[in-house]
Amino acid sequence: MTSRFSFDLQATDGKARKGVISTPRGDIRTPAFMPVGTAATVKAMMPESVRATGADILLGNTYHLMLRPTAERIDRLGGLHKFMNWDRPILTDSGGFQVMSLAGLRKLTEKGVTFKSHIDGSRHELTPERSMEIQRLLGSDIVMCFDECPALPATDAEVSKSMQMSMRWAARSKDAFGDRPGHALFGIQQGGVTKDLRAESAALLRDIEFDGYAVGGLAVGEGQEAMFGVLDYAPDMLPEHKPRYLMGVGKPDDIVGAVARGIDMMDCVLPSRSGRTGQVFTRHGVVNIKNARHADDPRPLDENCTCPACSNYSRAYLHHVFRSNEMISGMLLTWHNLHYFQDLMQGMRDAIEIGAFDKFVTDFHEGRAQGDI
Ligand code: PRF
Ligand code: ZN
Repeated sequence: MTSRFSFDLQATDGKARKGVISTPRGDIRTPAFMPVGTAATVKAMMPESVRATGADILLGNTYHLMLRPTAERIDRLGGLHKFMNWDRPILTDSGGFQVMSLAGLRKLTEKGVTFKSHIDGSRHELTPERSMEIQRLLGSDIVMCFDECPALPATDAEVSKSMQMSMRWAARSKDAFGDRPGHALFGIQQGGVTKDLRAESAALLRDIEFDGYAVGGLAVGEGQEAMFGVLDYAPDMLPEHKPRYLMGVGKPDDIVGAVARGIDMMDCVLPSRSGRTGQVFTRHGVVNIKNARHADDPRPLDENCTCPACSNYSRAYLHHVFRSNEMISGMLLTWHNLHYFQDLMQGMRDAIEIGAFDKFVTDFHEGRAQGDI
């Protein structure tokens, strides 16, 4: 029997790659941007609207869902896809990263991590085995290994120690995941901004063998230049014919730079979170809708955008509903931002296909330099 999970690399242009990940729940066109649906919802969006922006896959979070409403409850209710009314692929993060950034009072050992819930202070434990169990109960299509992402800056010795443990956890994750046709398990490379550690991590993960490989431990405060420095070599250390996922990235120019360096998948809260704080992404750069200069502006946010916010509403209206704290503000701006991110991905896929990725990157940076938006 075939695994029903596969990656077809269709075209390359320099290091940029275009492909398709096939899963029983549908295809994922790469380079792919995954909107974040942390708590079984992409905030302010109906699932059919998320789909209408062009998303093929969502990201969900082990950490949040294990605390509320719990993985066992979601399982009893038929799994995460049914629960949230999204029948396409879902990738779930494994929890460790969120424990470190959100939970209170954490204790890290070889076995795993114990922590206090940020919701009610209750005590919980996550281990590679429990993370695999939770992601199975959720019905996740792409399961992430349980790892630790060290905060940067850290010494090489600290990053190495943490990476070694993450690699032992990766082996335990693979054992606990078992054989689940149609479901994929991705390893997560760590190693900070140190090339030798990245190479060691990649070699250990390749030995274990995963369905895809993530580059973890970046976008944690090191800055774009240092991140691109790592991305200049890290993707090349991973198998060519498996998807490569850069976790938690990023801004539009981070995304374009990551694809240029061989990344196939990304996720970030930026388009959805910014939609709720009035930050709007356009081909000419960022617009802040709360700015008073929009109050009388009859023009759309972006005259070239086909999303509902741009097709049917003026900047003046979007400014008004934002200032008035109306719920439609978050809905329309999130829709626009997600549409913009998916448009960006489609533009890159098209450009890679015809060997025009360099021109795409040049045009992208020129568009953003135009000012007066
Ligand atoms: N590991 C996991 N999730 C993550 C990260 C990581 O390193 C990052 C780093 N940017 C974001 N999300 N499991
Ligand atoms: Zn729009």
